[in-house]
Amino acid sequence: MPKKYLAVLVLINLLFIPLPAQAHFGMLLSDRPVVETQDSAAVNLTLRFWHPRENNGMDMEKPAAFAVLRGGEVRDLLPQLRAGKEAGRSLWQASFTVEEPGDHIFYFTPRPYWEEAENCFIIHYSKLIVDGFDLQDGWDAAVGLPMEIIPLTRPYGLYAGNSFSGQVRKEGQPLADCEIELEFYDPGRQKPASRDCLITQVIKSDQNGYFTVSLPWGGWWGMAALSSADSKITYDGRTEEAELGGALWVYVDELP
Ligand SMILES: [Cu+2]
Repeated sequence: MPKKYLAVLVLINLLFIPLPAQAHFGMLLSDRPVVETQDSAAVNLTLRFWHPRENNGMDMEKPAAFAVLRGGEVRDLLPQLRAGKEAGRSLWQASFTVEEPGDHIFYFTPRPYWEEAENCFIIHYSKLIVDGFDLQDGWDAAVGLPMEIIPLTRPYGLYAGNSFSGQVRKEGQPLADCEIELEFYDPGRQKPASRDCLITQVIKSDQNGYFTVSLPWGGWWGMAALSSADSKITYDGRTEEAELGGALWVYVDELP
């Protein structure tokens, strides 16, 4: 076969090889996984819309909501958000000083993100639970997000190798047969995946929305329960389907 036809065939092949779909994650991380003392009670929170394992991401618009739930009370943190950049991408940051004991459930509702490649919007509600002064109370409270993972395992004080269980709820109801993606946040690209299928692990919830994952090594791990919006949404002049995600981030400590 003439070389130029071969080249064309190779090119056509390349065009049709499906690229592995990168998993999108709403990310909500703190520079302190728990607050233990008054002198170290300031936490710096970063909100991203990202591909955590590969450490690259999307531009994130200012979220529609950002708040903290503690002891049944919600505090609006939207006014505290500052725009930031990382690797040329927009993200959001806030500082918060923990003054009261108990679990602080930080969460955000992003604006719909238009994903051209999937021809749909993506909305990943994201959650992080930071304990204050070792009271360890309130981590299992539901925020009431449209998609949410309720922890069954305390979401901090975890060792590498621990299992973690949760329940997926959609509009407050347990969601059966729901796909949950699990991914490690690897900002230094210290743990490259040797196969594409190792970048994101996939678990399904049972009939009552329960699932269990293992957290094999230390660092930040995110899990995101995925579903689709029951009807199309309209945003920025477009009316399309939307993927809904409920993300939860946990910090895992290395074995002693
Ligand atoms: Cu993306």
